[in-house]
Amino acid sequence: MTRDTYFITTPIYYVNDKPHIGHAYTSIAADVLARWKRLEGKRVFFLTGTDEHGQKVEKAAREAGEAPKPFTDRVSQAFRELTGVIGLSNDDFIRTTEERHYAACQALWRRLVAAGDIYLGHYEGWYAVRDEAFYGPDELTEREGVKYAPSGAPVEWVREPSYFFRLSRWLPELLRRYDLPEGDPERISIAPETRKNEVVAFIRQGLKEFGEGSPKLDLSVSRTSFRWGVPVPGDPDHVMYVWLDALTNYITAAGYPSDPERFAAFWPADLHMVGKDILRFHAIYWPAFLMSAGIAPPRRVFAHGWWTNEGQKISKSLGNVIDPLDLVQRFGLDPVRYFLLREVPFGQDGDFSRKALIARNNGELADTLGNLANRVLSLIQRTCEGRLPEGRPTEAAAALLEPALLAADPRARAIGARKLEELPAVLTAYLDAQDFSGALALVFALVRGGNEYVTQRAPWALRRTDPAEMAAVLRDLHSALRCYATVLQPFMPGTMARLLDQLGVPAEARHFAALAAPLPAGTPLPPPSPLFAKLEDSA
Ligand code: ME8
Repeated sequence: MTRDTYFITTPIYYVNDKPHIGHAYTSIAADVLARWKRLEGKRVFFLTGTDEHGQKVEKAAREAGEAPKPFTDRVSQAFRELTGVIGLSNDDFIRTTEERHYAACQALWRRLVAAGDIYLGHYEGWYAVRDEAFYGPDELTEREGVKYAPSGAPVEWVREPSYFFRLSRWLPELLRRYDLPEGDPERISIAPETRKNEVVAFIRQGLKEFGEGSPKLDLSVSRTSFRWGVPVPGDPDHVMYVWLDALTNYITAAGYPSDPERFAAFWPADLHMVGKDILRFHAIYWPAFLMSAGIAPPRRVFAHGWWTNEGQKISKSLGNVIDPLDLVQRFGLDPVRYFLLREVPFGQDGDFSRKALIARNNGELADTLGNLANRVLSLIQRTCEGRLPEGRPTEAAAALLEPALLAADPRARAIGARKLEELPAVLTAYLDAQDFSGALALVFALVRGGNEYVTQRAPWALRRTDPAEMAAVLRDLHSALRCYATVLQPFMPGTMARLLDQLGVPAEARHFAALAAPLPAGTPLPPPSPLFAKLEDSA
């Protein structure tokens, strides 16, 4: 069953500090998918925002000498501005300190109570404020008298009254849903496979250690030792555990509980895009809360990897945090967006290196795509009086596509794609698997094919011997470029808009279905100008 809506989310970011490359990475990946689905013709809801409660944020406010509310207003604004800097097309920006979100959290809490899944007890154990997470004693290591969580965050001993959520009750059901076949409406799909295996192993280990239904597997979901959170309905001594509050943002923004019609159209979310460090919250706790409340769990959660900086772990103490604003100012937005999604297979860890970014920009964007566009468009300017030449039936466009696609590409073979116009369908298969680098590798293989085709057919030479053939060759190359530009829009929206302008493609003909309708011969094309600048390493 396919819906005409598509709901995609980024994590909501902690406002304890300013935005860094990790935030930009998750958000750009989600943005590419949101833009892709819009070009497919879906009604998209793309959500991002900020996570503003909890001890970690309260502590950051205290250290800044501010009250939590003005502090979060200020830092949240920096994340809102980041959306502009990195070109996000988000439809909403949620803050967990908003009224609508309190209403959703409290409504959800009441449903958990009604389901019999909330009980009052005492929490005693280890808590890492930095991760806002509880840890078992076996997970910790000790150095110089301080205990640390596997994430490297120090933990502290906490003992306080707490409400618990009967997570234990939902674990077998989670395992069942992860394993349902693709296409089953109840399936919760977790990717990549290796991450899914970790989640499954974690649940199985818990079940083995404590036994099915053991309260040891339940989750503490309220705190009394600080106030910066959503009050628990009926017991204002407690505020909700920040992860219960934070995860709820996804349904708040979809219209829960105030707009049931909208909620029915967009929920369950098609994809929660997250980093590998927060998969457990999204793949275990969140679907369990939802199932307990009688709400469908998300369809899919994808956990991406982490970036290092020139080979080093990124950390504040090493002073090597990468500021996305700096990157964009130095290299330009589209080269940065392209690099982040091209360099590393999505899901794996990767190393950010200036040299690698410059090599991708110069070798692929400027010398391959920019060069093809410039060669073809300049020839059309010079030899066809700046007007789109008449096409005639040649096999040229197919020849541009077929060798790379059909011979080498498994996803193209799987759907039997043969023509250039089918490229969006092939790439949709990549993007539905969140394989951004695979999609880009395929497009750039084709662009290289386009350059080879120009060299082989030498249209400048045909001008004298066979002008009609020259026109047909240029027309085919124009169609190929239009197709490449169309599918690259989600990755590099600004530059591809310029290329489509230069190709004479009107704004309303830039979605995928429009590729089936060729532009009329004689369409005037503006004089071309270079799309990408070559970058130099000026350290
Ligand atoms: O986790 N490389 O917020 P956050 C790649 N508020 N990604 C990185 C990274 C790196 N070096 N460092 C961090 C939270 N990230 C919660 C989410 S959702 C209901 C609540 C990613 O501000 C990290 O994996 O710590 C995560 O996806 C996001 O940036 C960090 O978000």
